[in-house]
Amino acid sequence: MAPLEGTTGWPADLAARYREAGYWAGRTLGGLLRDSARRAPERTALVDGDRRWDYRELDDAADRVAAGLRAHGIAPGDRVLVHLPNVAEFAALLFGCARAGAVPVLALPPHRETELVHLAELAGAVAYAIPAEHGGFDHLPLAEAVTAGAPSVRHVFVVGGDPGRFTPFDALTAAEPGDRADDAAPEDVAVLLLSGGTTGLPKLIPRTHDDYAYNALASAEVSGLDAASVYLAALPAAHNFALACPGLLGAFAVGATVVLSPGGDPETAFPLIERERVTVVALVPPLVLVWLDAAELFRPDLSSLRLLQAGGSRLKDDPARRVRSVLGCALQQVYGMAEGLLNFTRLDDPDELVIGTQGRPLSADDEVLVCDQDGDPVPDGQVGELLVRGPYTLRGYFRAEAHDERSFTADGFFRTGDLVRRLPTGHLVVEGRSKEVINRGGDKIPVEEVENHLLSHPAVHDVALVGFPDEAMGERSCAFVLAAGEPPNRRDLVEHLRRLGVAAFKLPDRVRVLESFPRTGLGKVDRRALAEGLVRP
Ligand code: OOB
Repeated sequence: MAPLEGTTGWPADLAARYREAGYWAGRTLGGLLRDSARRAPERTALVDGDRRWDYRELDDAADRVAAGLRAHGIAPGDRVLVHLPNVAEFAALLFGCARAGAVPVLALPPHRETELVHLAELAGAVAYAIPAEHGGFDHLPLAEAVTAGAPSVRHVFVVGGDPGRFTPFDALTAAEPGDRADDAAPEDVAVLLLSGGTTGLPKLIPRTHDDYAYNALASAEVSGLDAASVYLAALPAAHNFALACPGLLGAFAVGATVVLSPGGDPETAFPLIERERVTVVALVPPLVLVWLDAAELFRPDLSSLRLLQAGGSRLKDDPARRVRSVLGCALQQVYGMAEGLLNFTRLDDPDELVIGTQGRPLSADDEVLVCDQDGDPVPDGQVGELLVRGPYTLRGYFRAEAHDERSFTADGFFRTGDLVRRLPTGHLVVEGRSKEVINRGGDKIPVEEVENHLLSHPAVHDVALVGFPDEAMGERSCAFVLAAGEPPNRRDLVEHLRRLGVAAFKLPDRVRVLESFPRTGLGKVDRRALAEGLVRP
């Protein structure tokens, strides 16, 4: 198949090197599942509530969904917007798309109309998958708004409940699997992930079968995942961390069992760990804190747990230290990004590295540079911006040429926007960020996007959204507002954002009305001064 229009691939010499070194093994995601199903068809692949699918069933569901997609006119290269929680159908659709050569666009559960319309339009999605209801939220009116806003969407597939005027997801799985073909080639784009790290609305990150299969398999190895493992998906499966680091894909690739949790809270997750004898779980730092406190209080049986992966935002030393004694398992810090590069502390690293660093690159061919503002490398131990190039790091966003100019160096290094310090061991410590994103406990708030939404409120003359430190979440957001007339309060602004259909994690935690902004010497809004004003009592 021709490369997906709007994507930039690796230059031929690097691609050849990645193939030769075995990173790109010529596998497709559909092929990984097929191999596991052939090896152990009766092993449990996934658990979703009362439903248990063995590998034969998951493999069969994937073939049926692929046939169903084809029957609905969805062709190789077509984009499918996926807005599903952690349910079995998510896995069936992911692999169904992979086998049909269709490209899932993985929206996150909190996303609402604004984000979904943007994603559907940017991707040119022809189909869209939703739950009828999730967490008390009725998705059908949202689907009406999304289909009205993004006319390219021809089909809406609804999981569970009453599909209304749309198509039940079961219409896909009811299809005869046909010849069980795999229409994807290893170099094709397998998924479009969402960037949490850019300004403006989310950008789309093309990940190929070759690169994402490597991402999942190498992550499985570095976290010690094997066929006897039981992986709890406590974070949204649509997020790279729970999907492929090693996540669902890594687990399915090695023949492990995936337990799908509807949420990451201890009330939901602890009983699943006990019942299913879970061995591995990935969490964001705010959840690590909640788990530690809940485990001390309720003393659940977590004896099966071998490894807790923590990532998405910076984990503080104190909770990191408590993991072993309170949860009885090892800790692995994971510092990654949907754009590619993953860093892991290793299972045999000494405690001081596991507790005090965010790990080192996954691949020997991850080329990382830590640079000053002029783009010159700084010595180990000094803070600089992390740049990276490698076998699973993107070379360009999907349909975003102007943005790519700024995000990549001339020789293809991706500017992560993260400020890091590298130790002589190669381990990285994340010290901050140069990009304008607020990391609210792993949820990434694109500052410019939210500011633009706030500017559309009639009482807002100008606004600066600023992160401030928070014990539990790492950071929260405060909107500093210059009023146009009667000053707005937080409720006015939150209601405005809700009406626009913005994900709840982007709502400002605080609102402050000012007469004017402090400015830097260059006349830009001095965000640091604003943030400092918030932490001072
Ligand atoms: C993960 O991916 P994204 O794409 O949602 O966000 C990436 C950004 C990074 O650039 C960095 O700013 C921050 O999230 N981040 C961390 C971190 N892990 C991610 N900051 C400090 N410490 C960490 N451990 O968040 C993600 C993707 C794959 C695996 C894990 C996390």
